[in-house]
Amino acid sequence: MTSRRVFAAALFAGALAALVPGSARAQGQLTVYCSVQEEWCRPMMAAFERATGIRVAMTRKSSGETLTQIRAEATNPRGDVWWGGTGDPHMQAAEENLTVEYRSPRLSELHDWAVRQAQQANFRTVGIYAGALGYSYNVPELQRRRIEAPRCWADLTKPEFRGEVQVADPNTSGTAYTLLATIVQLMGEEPAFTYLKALHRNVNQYTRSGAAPARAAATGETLVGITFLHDAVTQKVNGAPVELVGPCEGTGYEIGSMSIIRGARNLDNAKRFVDWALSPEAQAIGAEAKAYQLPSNRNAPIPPQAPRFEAIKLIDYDFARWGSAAERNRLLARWDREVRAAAR
Ligand code: S7P
Repeated sequence: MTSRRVFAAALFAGALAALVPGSARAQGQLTVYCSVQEEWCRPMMAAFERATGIRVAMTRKSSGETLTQIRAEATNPRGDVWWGGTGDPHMQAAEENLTVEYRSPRLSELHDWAVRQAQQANFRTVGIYAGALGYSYNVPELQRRRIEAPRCWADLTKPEFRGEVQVADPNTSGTAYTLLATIVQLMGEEPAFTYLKALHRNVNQYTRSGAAPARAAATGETLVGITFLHDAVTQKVNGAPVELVGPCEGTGYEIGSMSIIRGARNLDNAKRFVDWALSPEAQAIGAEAKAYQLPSNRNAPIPPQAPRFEAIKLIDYDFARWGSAAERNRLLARWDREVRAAAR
């Protein structure tokens, strides 16, 4: 190419770049580990790409699995941001020094519960949504078997629910760990393990993913699925014949969280993602993807379908304690030993 042609080509490229809005130009990349449902992960990443021009590589895994992966990669981190999933493993990641402190300018826009989550982890994580734990049951199947509708945790251990309850494995699933920690806080540890062993007799399958039992209850593959209530709402909105239960004894809840991974290769982009993900616009994407958690930004719209905390009997969940490495590891090991390994 002659120097005049090179100059003309450069001029053309410059003019073209000037026409493309800054946000849409390539601005580097970001690797996100996503722990909500795939249906929400995908539009969220696409919206961030559109807003910033940053290209996102996303992988979806359950909360406990993501913590295990980040720990395994600690000497050679591959991810930049861990977005979504229950708060306890994010708290544990913070304690294990796997994530870094970041104080987003948007912190002042968040509900107290989201900021408290950040404070308790020395700002190595932050709350992005909240949701209560409960269960759903398949109405026609229940009626066909002439079983009385369950209302409490205690009902799920009755003989008529033998082989009819589904819940995830707390080692892989943040949802199922929330159940374990909830029952311990609600009943005290010894009665809680007695309860979990009785429940075990009625469990047909421990799934890897926390939301899977809501899908199984929706199709009638299981009579009852223990999940976050918002995951059961998604099924109901899709037309499934399910009823939701906020158990009569009281129940726990999650503060879904987000953290920047220590050693992130794209740290500036990770911070941009955090700031954007805390905005009302980004948090509105959840409901569009039929994810009905309560958003952490006070100005984000609350989906009308979201189970409201005022209507549910909630325990005062101690996130600092049950998200600590010592308690989480201890409870999981005890569950493996005494519940999972027990005969049915
Ligand atoms: O579906 C959304 C959601 O329930 O999934 C997250 C959950 O931790 C991921 O599933 P696992 O239980 O398999 O870890 C929750 O944070 C979120 O509300």
